[in-house]
Amino acid sequence: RHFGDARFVLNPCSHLSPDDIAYFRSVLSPSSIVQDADDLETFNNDWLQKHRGQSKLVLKPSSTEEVSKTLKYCNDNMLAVVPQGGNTGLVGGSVPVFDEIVVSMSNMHSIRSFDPVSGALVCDAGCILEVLDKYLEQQGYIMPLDLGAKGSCHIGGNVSTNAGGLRLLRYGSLHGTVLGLEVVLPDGTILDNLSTLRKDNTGYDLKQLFIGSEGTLGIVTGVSILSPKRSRAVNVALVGLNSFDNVQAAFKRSKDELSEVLSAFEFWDKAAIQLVKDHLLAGANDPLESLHPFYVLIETSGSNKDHDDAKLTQYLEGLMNDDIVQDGVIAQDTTQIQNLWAIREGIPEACSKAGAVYKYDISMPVPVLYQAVEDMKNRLIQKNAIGESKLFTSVIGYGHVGDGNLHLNVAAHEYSKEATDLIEPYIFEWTAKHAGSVSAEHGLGISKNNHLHYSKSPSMIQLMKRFKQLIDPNEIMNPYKYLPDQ
Ligand code: FAD
Ligand code: 2HG
Ligand code: ZN
Repeated sequence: RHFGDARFVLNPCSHLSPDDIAYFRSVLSPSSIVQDADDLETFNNDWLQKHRGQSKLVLKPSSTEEVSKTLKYCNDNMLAVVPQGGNTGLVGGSVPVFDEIVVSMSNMHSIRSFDPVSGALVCDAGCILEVLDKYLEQQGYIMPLDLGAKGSCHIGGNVSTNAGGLRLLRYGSLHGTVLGLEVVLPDGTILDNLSTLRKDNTGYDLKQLFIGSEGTLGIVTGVSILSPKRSRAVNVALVGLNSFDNVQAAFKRSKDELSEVLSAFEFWDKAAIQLVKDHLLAGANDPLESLHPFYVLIETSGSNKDHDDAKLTQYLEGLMNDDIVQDGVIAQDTTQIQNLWAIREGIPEACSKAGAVYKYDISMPVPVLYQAVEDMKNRLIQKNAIGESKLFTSVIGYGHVGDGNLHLNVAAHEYSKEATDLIEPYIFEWTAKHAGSVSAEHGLGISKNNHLHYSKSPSMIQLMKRFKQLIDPNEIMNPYKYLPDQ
């Protein structure tokens, strides 16, 4: 149950009966049916340990046909279903609200085909992102997306949340890189659109509807995705800066001076590095000599190391000479590259170790990006709510500068209504006032569904509801989430 929220009406769907279990036993192998209370725990709790369901049944189909039979039965018998990938989602979308059946995709993890000429990879939805990336590395290719949760998240979960991540700046969103999908609709229909074509203007592009639909329209069982060639030369630099104005100046220059080799531009603030140092880096050497108000990780990827080295060195020297950055390091080998990335990728985990963390994943024009953090901090200071023995312990800002995407994390001792009311709806109103989106890349789930109106007009929400009604008329797919309650 989502913390402190009494708004849910009783589940209109049915509850499990022995006949239901008997049916699932007839279509799935015994090891694909989880009913043991201890084993159910991980499927009922989300990554943040904030949302907790009470599912009594997890099904792990091994093929598209098994998914189809499972969904058709659930639809015919009004049994609610929560599709689950790696359960790393950050908006409570991947766990049940009540006792919905969890359909875990973890048994569908085969690579179906790879075309070394085009780079088109076709695989099961349950493949782990990092496993796919490792496979492609052998072929000289790379997954077009990367995120800190790569070791657990599934490509089907990535597609269903339209995950952005650390490489979006270079390779664009999944709306562009996904070539086709295989989806099972709630009535069991298998929608076979596993195209590997780059161009196909025949009719409505139905796959787009499922990218980012968070399991509310069906279950993605197969993904066809275009992988780019892996760059032969990769450089990573970390710099310390005094102000967010300087972060912007460095970003602007990186587009001019690093241009085609720029592949990532990530920033974080002092509060973020402090948490990483406290919780993850204890005892390890700091890459920079002293603490700075801001940090930027810059990655270049290209085909000619000498050329990229020269460009990056010249760019960094320019930033130092013009006092835009105060300190910096360039990784000298693959291990150092990984260590610098580990700092950035470790921030979500470090934040969650700080206690209860309220997450706001907002996009807006870059010039106002950090103002959201400052305004939130000032608000909590004014309300006398931050500091030792107060409700909140810190306000942290980091994210994908190149995508205009801020991760505002507000750490508290514990989740409480009092704490929530101090930051919401304030942060959503702030975002709407600055023409931003209340969910840049994490989706809506159960955390943001009722805040959709800050970013979408009534007519758009109405049309979304009509799609939902058309495809899932019995509302069995991931109920209570994504669309507003009313
Ligand atoms: P889950 O968490 O299992 O599910 C997420 C949603 O998708 C749920 O609504 C679920 O019902 C649905 N779903 C899952 N699989 C399917 C399927 N096969 N068919 C239909 N619906 C399905 N996100 C970013 O965008 N960028 C980041 O940089 C980023 N970094 C992260 C770092 C960390 C440490 C963590 C914990 C999360 C991060 N995320 C990031 C959040 C992101 O949404 C997820 O990590 C990832 O995309 C979800 O994949 P998953 O397989 O874990 O899906
Ligand atoms: C990231 O960019 C993820 O690291 C997670 O999107 C952000 O936890 C967060 O707030
Ligand atoms: Zn992110």
